[in-house]
Amino acid sequence: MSTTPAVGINVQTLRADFPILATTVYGKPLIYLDNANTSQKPRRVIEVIDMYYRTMNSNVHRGNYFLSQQVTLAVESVRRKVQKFINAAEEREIIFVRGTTEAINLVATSFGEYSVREGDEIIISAMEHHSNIVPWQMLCARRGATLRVIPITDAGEVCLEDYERLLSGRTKLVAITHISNTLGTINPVQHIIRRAHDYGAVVLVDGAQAAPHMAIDVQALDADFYAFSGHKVFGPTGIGVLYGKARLLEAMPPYHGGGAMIDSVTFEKTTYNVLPFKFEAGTPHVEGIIGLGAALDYVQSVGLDAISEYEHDLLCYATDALQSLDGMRIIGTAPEKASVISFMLAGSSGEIHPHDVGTILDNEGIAIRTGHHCTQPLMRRFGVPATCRVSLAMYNTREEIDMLVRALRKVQTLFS
Ligand code: 7TS
Repeated sequence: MSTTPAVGINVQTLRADFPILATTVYGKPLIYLDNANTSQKPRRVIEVIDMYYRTMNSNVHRGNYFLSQQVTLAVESVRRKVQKFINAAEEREIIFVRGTTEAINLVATSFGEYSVREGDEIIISAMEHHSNIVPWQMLCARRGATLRVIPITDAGEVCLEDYERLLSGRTKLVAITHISNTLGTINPVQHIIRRAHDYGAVVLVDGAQAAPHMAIDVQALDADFYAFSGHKVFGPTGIGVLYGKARLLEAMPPYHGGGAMIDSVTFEKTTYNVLPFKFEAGTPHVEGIIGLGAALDYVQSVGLDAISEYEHDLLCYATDALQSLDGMRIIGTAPEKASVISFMLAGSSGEIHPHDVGTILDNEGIAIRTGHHCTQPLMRRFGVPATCRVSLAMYNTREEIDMLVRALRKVQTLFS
C-alpha cells in the first residue's frame, strides 16, 4: 500500500539526520506526528550548539576580544540567513525574539503604543492561535480599541466577504495566521494584505506554521510584520524571529528597556540604538540564534519547494488513509491545506474522546497532540472540546501513516 512517492527528497537519508527518530518508546519505534507543536532537530543543529559552548561561548556585541568578536560575527551572519530565508529587504528588519508569541506581543505593545487609539479596530480571524488573539485583546483593553473577528466556513476557510465588511477606515491592523495550526488551512494572506493596505491598515502574519513547510517571501506578500519560531523550523526552543518593515520599526517605541538597546543613558534622558538593536534588550539567546542558523541551512539544503511537494503528497495520502476508517470526521477540509489533520474518531458506541485516542496511540509509540491546540474559539466554532491532531514534517513517511491507521483501528475495537 505504502510505496514511497517519487518526489523531491530522499526521506530515509533525511531521517538519518535526526537522531531522535531512531529512538523507541515502550519498546516501539517512535512515530512522531506532533510537528506543529515542535519539530525534531537534525544532528547539525545539536552539534553546533555543543560546538558553541565548547569553543565560542562569550557574550555578543560587547567585547573587543577574539571570542566575543567571533560570536558577534556568527550571530549577525544568522541575521543575514534569516533575511534571505524570508526575502526581507534589509538585515535590520530582522529582530531576534523568543518565538512567535513574543514577536506578536512586541508588535501589539509597541505598534499599539505608536498607532492604536480609542475607537480604532484590530481584525483577526476565528482560526487564530491564542498567541494571535490575547495580545490584541490586551491592546484593545489598554487603548479602548475594538477587536473584530473574521468568521470561517465549515471547511475552515476565512470568509473573505465578511472580511470585506469588517474593513473600514477604523481598521489599524489585521493579524492573520499564514497556516492554521489546528485545521492546516493555508490562508490567502497576499489578498488579505492587499485589501488591508487599501484601507491604510498594517498586517501582521503569524508564520509559525508556515516557516517549516513553504518558501516565504515577505516582500512578495508585502507583509508589514511576519513572525515565526525557531523550534518549529527544526531549530532550538526559545528563539524566534520578528520581521518588520524598517519604516514601521523605526517609528515604533522600544519594547523592552535595558542593555544593548540604548545609544546613551543619563538619568535625565536615554536615546535608543539603531535597528535591529533597539528591539533586542539584554543578552540574547546566543546558542539559539546559532542553532537557528544551522536549522535554516539544513532546511534550505533540502529545499522548501521539495519539502512542500513531499508533504503535500503525504498529506493527501494520510487524508485518504484516515478517511478509509468508519467513524472518522476530519475537521478542516479546505482545498488549500498543509501538513495538519485534525479529526474526531468514533467507535461503534459513539465518539471517542481525543485524550483516550492519544493515550492509546502513545502506547503504540505514536505521538500526536490531543486537546484544543491553543485555539479554544475555533473548537467552539466546530462544537468540539478537543480534537486529535496529526501534524507532519518532511521526515514522516507513508509507512508511519499506515501504522497510525492500524493503531486507530485498534482504538476503535477497544471502544466498540
Ligand atoms: N501561532 C501559531 C499558528 C502556532 O501554531 C503557535 C504554536 C504559536 C503561534 C506560538 O508559538 P510559540 O513558539 O511562541 O509557542 N503552536 C502550537 C501548536 O500547534 N501546538 O503546540 C504549539
